[in-house]
Parts: sequence; C-alpha cells; structure tokens
Amino acid sequence: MRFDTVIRHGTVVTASDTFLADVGIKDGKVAALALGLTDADEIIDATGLFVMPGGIDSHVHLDQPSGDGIVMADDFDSGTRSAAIGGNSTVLAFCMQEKGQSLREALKVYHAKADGKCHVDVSFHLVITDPTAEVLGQELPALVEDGYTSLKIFMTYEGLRLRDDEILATLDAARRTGALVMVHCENEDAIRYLIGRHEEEGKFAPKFHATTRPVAAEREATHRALSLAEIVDVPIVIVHVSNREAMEEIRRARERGQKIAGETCPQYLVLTADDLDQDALEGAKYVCSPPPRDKASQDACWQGLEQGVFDLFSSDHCPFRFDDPQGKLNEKGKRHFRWIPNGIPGVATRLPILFSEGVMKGRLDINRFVALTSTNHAKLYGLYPRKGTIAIGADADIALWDPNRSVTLTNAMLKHGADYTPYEGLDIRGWPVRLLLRGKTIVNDGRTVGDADRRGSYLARQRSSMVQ
Ligand code: DUC
Ligand code: ZN
Ligand code: ZN
Repeated sequence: MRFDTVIRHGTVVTASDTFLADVGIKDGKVAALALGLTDADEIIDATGLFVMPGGIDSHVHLDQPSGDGIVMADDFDSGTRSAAIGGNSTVLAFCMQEKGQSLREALKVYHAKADGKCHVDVSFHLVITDPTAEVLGQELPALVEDGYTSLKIFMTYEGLRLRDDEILATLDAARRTGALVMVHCENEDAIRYLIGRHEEEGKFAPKFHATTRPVAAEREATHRALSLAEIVDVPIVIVHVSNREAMEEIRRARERGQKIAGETCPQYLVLTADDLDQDALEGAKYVCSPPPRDKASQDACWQGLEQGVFDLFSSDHCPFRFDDPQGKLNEKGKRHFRWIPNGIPGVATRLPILFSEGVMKGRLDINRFVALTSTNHAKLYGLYPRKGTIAIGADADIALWDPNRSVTLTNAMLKHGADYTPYEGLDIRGWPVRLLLRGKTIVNDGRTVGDADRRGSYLARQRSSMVQ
C-alpha cells in the first residue's frame, strides 16, 4: 500500500505497550504498524521520539459566559490552538445551560461558537443547571441518542448548583438514558457560611478563597455525590479532586461495588494554597475551585495517579486574564476574593507537566501517562477506539514527543488568551514537538502549521465504557 504519510523509526507508546514500529497513515487513519514502511508521499523521521496518541483533554472551558462583565480569555479558536501547542488532538468542552433555557437552545449557541473555529477535534459535555421534567424526560434521552453522552452538574455556586432532590432526578435520568454524569463536589452552604465569617473578620484577600473552600467541604460533597449515585445505582465521575480525603471517598465507594471514575488536574500536583498568598493581588492568578491545597495533598494526588484512584488527568482549563477589568482583577475582585473569577489556564501545560514531573521523574510509567491523558478519556467519554490509541483503523491523531527537549514555560509560548500562566518559569523535560490531527501536521516545533485551516471537527460520541 502507498501511504499518505509514514512516521519512521519512532517508539510507539499506547496505554498498554511500547514498541518500535513505523506508522503508516492513509486517509487520516492509521493503516499500518510495521517496520520498514517507506512508500509514502511524506516521511516523518521520528528517530529518538515517542509516538503517542494525541492528548484528549476532557475538561476544558471555552467561551463560557460568567456574568458580571467577566469574559473568559479563550474562545474555541484560541483555546483549541493552545490545546494543539500542548499536544492535544481532542478537547471536550462544556455547553452551559442557562436557567430556563432548553438544552437544544444551549447547544445551538455553543455550536455557533465552535463550528468552523477549532484547531483540534471537539465535543461537548452538557452542563445541566435547570433540571426540569422536560429537560430530563424529553430532551436528554434524544440528545444522548444524538451523541451528547455526558453531562456535568455542580454542587456549588448559587445559580448553578443543584439541590439533592435535583441531583437525584438528574442521576436517575442519566441511569435511564445511559449518560455519564460528572460532578463538581463542594458544599455550597458550608462555603457560604465561611465566606460570611471571613467577611465579619475583614478577610478579603485572594488567599481567603482557599480557606473558605476547605477540604471538608469537598470531602462532604464527594461523599454525598457518591451516596446519591449509589442510591440511584448509576456510575459517576468525580472531577477535579484535590486531596486525600476526597480520594478516600472514591476508594470506599469502589469497595462497595460502585462504578466511579476519578479525575485530578495539574494544579493539584504543582500548586499549593501558598500560591494564593502573595502581595499585590498576585494570588488572584491561582484562584480556582477546588483550590490547590498543601504538599501532603500533592503527594496524595501523585499516589492516586500511580495507584489508579484517578482514571483521568485533565486540565480544567478555565482561563481569565489577570490584569484586566473583565478578568481576575475586576473592580469587585480587587476588593474581595469572592468576585475573582474561579479558574486558571492549563490546556497547553497539562501534558508537559505530567510528562516532566511524572514520567521523567520516575513517578509514572509512560503507558500509564498515555492512559491518564488520552486513552481513558476516549473510553470513558465514548470516543474509543476511534480516538485515544494508535491502532489500525484509529484516527491518526498522533503526538511526537522528544524526551530530551528542555523547555522553560513562558506565557507567550502557550498561545492562549490569558495574559499569564500559573506555571511561568517551570522547567519541563520532554515536549510534544509535532502533532498530527487525522494524519495532517497541525503543530511542528512549537508552531501551528496551516493555522488558517482550522481542521477540528465536532465529534458525536458513543456511550461511556462505564455505562455499558
Ligand atoms: N469548576 C470547574 O470545573 N472549572 C472551573 C471552575 C469550577 O468551579
Ligand atoms: Zn467544576
Ligand atoms: Zn472545570
């Protein structure tokens, strides 16, 4: 067979195997894995490189309205460009339902934001904020059939949070339709109470974002979400887990026989609450929820990645500009932490941080890296085996990694819309030097190629592997 492209002399890495092979690509798919493939229009020399599935980041916020004049720093154009720079070929972003809005209307809005603008493939999780009988009983079943097979619910944020009866109704609809529910676990009432107490004590600096959202508020909500899922008898994903106590809740639920997936994120490995405690409002750069914790929590999250508490390593990319009246330092945010928008940029830095801090420092083997950053996302969110692996018939979404490339992170190289990265100056070993999306190179040596082409497509998805 003559191939469109052959990647030669690389080391192919999947979630299960590491082997020397050339990769033959035809019509955007992997068509051969063998030694000595030479007959192709384009030969890419991957000597000394790892040939891995492109990253799949299943937790990314793009172009979401935040109210109060706050504007998210990335739309689907800049956010997916940044994703590609960081070695990702697919992102799963959120489609946020406004109160009173139908899910179909919300999807229309988000498709208009995304369609034709994406540099990598994209799919949407629904965010359900208004779980009416019509939304759960009429809309959701049809949307799951149409390939919108996952949704997120919040236990925090007035206006977004669901109460327990609403959570139960949503979980029950998920059970009936085969949708997979992601849960943001923090106890809103406890957080409100603590914000009130901080206000009485005159505590308004960014660092108090962390002390009003303690581990106990996350642990309690995690326990409650897991218990409600047990009662309904449905699998769930606990997203952005920050600490050992929430991890223990996941472990215990699994011991009871529940099907649970766990997710953690880079901020819980390399940031701590001390990063919020800096002069001149600098700490606002690190405000996200749940907040980064302490060194012991970082160690716990590393263990969770190694030992399988976590199935997913995602960015929770939720970017706001720092020095901007529409961002972190809006007028109210300068005076009170509760008005600093929650979230940090990270779609481009997720993979390099885990590769450098995990694989290169000997904490994770490289197959587990692939599982945590690509394969498990594809399986859990219904994209496998089209995405998330290098196998005959799979999309040729391939990242070439140079384990010897040293990079010091700067904001400018990440090409996102935020004016900072929380990881400025971090030394990284190992970098995704080239990225192919369905067989076409879209990033080479840190630069986008054919940037105007915006080759990303929308992906309808199957049901989750956990739901079968
Ligand atoms: N939850 C997220 O998942 N992302 C950003 C903010 C938040 O609270
Ligand atoms: Zn969340
Ligand atoms: Zn998020």
